[in-house]
Amino acid sequence: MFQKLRVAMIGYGFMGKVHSNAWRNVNRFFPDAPQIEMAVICGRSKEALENARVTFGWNEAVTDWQSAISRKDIDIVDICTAGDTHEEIAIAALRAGKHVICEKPLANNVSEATAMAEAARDASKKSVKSMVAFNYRRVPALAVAKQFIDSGKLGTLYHVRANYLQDWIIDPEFPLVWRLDKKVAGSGALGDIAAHIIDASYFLTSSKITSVSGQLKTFIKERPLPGTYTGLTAGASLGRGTVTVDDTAVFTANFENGAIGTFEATRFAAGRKNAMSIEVNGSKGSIYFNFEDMNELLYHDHTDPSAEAGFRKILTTDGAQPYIAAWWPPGHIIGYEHTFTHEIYDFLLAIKNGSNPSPSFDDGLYVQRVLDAVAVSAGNNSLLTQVK
Ligand code: SOE
Repeated sequence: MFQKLRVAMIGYGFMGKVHSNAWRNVNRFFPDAPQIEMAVICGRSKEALENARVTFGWNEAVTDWQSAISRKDIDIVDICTAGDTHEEIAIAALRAGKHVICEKPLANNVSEATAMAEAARDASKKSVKSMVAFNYRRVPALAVAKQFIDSGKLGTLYHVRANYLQDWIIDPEFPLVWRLDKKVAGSGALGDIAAHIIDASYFLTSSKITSVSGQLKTFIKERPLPGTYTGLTAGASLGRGTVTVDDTAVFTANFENGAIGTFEATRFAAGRKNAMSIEVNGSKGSIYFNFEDMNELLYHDHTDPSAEAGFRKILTTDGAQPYIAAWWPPGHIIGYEHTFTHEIYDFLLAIKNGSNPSPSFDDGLYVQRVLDAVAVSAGNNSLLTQVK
């Protein structure tokens, strides 16, 4: 019987909420995972933290994460904070011998990500595991798409076409929240959502981006400071600040396998709420996935007779497909939250089996290097820039 693993989660915003749901459910739906205990939730504001502890189902709440990661009865640290705290927390936790799962992007810049990846490699020599929470890898449809590509169904890969489209900050009076502050978030749409499609392109094709040509755009240059946004009419807010991150990132990419890619990540695509989509075209076929239809994979087999050829919709809810057997019978679709249970299940299995979780901190460092290359290119008139 593998010993129970006790978890400390740091952060209680959107990611803390969805990770808590995953920690609550993982043992109920994946009985071969090690038993876990939701021991400690960590955050800064005592009152809000206590509400989160009760609502999310954690045993204890502490306002200093350092005390949590130094405890001998804590085995896992789950980092659900903004990117400006990932390096300090992850390195301290790894050095304390704790297994670490860290939300994406790994860090706010290459320097921080490099230090984290180095600490993870050192810790792995003592069987301490680490993982970056790129949850879309755990969408069954994308896992099926990877199986198709790995098995050669698409043949030689030519194109990756990936978008991540949202529209939550089109209102110029939407306040200057932390995701719009470079000091806290590191970048805007680039690091927050382009990171996902960069990682997804690597997950699907097993090929890394080697060079990029990009543009970053900030449409709204200043916004009301948080707390002053009471639906006031434009210009009437009590304080305004400068937006220091991109609203939109677009770039082309060259892959080491010879494929070429086009990527778009924006928070200004009116009507698109969380439309993460990716298409891969190869010599023998194509796949297309759109997260807003996350239980479906479109597949075109180019070897079909042309009179019968075309994209067909595969409903990825069959028990033989990744993760599905743990949930419902075919056709009873799953959602965003299930992908986090899947990733935490895989993380726990890796700890139990002594294998290395994926994506690793080195994979997170690769994504950070692509993000950095896009920013450098965008600052140099979209000059083609090597990923290094
Ligand atoms: C905001 O863009 C956000 O919450 C991202 O930070 C998440 O990674 C994504 O899954 C949903 O949108």
